Amino acid sequence: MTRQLVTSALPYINGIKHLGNLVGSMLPADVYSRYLRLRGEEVLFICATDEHGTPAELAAQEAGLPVAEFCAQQHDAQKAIYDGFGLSFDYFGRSSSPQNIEITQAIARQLQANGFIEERSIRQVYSNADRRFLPDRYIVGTCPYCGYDKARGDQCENCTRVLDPTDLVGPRSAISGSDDLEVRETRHLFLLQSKLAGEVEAWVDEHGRDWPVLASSIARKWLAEGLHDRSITRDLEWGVPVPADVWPELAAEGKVFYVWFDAPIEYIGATKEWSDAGNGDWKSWWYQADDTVRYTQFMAKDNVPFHAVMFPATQLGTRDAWKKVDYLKSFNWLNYYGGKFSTSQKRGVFTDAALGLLPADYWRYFLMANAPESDDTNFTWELFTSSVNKDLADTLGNFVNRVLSFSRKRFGDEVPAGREPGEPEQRLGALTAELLAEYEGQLDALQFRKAAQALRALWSAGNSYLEEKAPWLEVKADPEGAALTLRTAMNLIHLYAVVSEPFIPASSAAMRSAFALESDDRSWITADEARALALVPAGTPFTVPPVLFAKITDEDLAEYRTRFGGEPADAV
Ligand code: B3M
Ligand code: ZN
Repeated sequence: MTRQLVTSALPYINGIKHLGNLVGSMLPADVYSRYLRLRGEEVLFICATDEHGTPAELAAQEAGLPVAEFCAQQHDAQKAIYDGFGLSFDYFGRSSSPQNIEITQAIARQLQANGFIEERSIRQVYSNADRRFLPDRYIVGTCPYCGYDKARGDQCENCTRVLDPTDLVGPRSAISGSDDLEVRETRHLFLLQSKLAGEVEAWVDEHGRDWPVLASSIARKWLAEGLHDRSITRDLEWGVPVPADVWPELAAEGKVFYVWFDAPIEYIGATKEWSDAGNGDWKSWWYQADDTVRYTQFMAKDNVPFHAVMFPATQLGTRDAWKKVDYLKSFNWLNYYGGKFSTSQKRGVFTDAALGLLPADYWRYFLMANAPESDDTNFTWELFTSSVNKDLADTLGNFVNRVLSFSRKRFGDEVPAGREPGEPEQRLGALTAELLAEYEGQLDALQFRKAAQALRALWSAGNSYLEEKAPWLEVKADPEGAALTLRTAMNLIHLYAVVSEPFIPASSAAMRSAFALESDDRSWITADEARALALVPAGTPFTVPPVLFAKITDEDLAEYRTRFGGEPADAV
């Protein structure tokens, strides 16, 4: 049996995430983890908040809180939201945990011992007013090429030219606006990625072969541009301290590791947090893990270089048996009315607001059915409304409600027996098996949109069967036939409850609990299982659950548009 390690890119701590963040990493990772669990696999699903770095320090400063306190609060706030979305992490850790500090430092020591770290002096801009070194993007000024006066030290957003902070005319701090800047000499640790380039390339050749094109092409492009040595420390207050036993002087100067050095290591760190909380053995998943562990990562495309190239380089450089990613699933962008979701401009729908509006399953289903897999996709309130109303309310919810209420009205509170299945039931069984096989295949291939299509087709098959048999007419002339139809339809509801669970877990639980089944077996119903439509026997007591999905009305739609600003991007 395979043991499945699943990680989602770690949401950054500086604020509540939007729906685009959710669909690009945590949500598909959850759908996949839930699917694997239903298939009976041993799954470890890990995530955490990514807490270090300049943006965290600045967000804390803005909130008027010490950074440790700010991060603790934000961690809890994000965690509560992910619970609300039904994200079934086995552990949701923090990159500032003692475990991550310990493992990050240990990995740095190994890299040093193997000759892959070097100390170098660099010249960096220091802001006297802010009393800190400024990362390139926190220095602004006038672009020497196009004259744009808000160019950043790393790039001009207007003419897209890549800049060096010293290129800027009239440079000033983006934090305080002060122009009291000076260039200071400061020492940093560099990871000698150039020495590892050949190995990383060979590793990507071998392992990246099966990744989706999006991920493997980004990895190759990055490698083709050359793997350069990279500074892995920063002059910040908040971060994983450089260990004093190896670098006493840098430690005394208060250097910490760069956030992108310790963030991926937190996948391991969070597993140890899970372990230390009294769960399984973290090492069996990460360290000298045997061939039975399959490791799948989920992330948006901008994170691919760090996961496909840089983190493997770090792992390879330790010359130690760290588990490396087997399959890297990456996503394009979800746009909001054709433009970007933007945290800084508060454009789009944020996860806290979404949950305040409608139940998690509505979002989960819409987002996964429109996941930006092969291309960017678009969120609009119109699309969302029609998807919820048609697929969830009309196709699934209405089927469930109609079948159960009609059966109760005509045959009482137990699943009726009726006669033996006939030709329509055989046809339904064959179609169901076909669609289930399709659904399984797409989930195995991590093709979420296609999986959602197959799921929707399964729901539709029930509606077609019901229309064909029309039990509300059948019941008059042939009650036994109507009872068979309803029993079959109720078995479909049970099947839907099981197989829809990865996408809409709360609604699945509601469907499932309609039946008082003797066994609580929640295992997956496979396509080749002839019993798929016979798991709910005649005589099973049932109840009619409250309406599963309420329709979004025209008034709701208008209100959402006004409240969230549903305007094409270029009109904003
Ligand atoms: N925190 C994603 C981001 O903020 C970043 C992912 C880290 S995964 C190790 O864009
Ligand atoms: Zn410019």
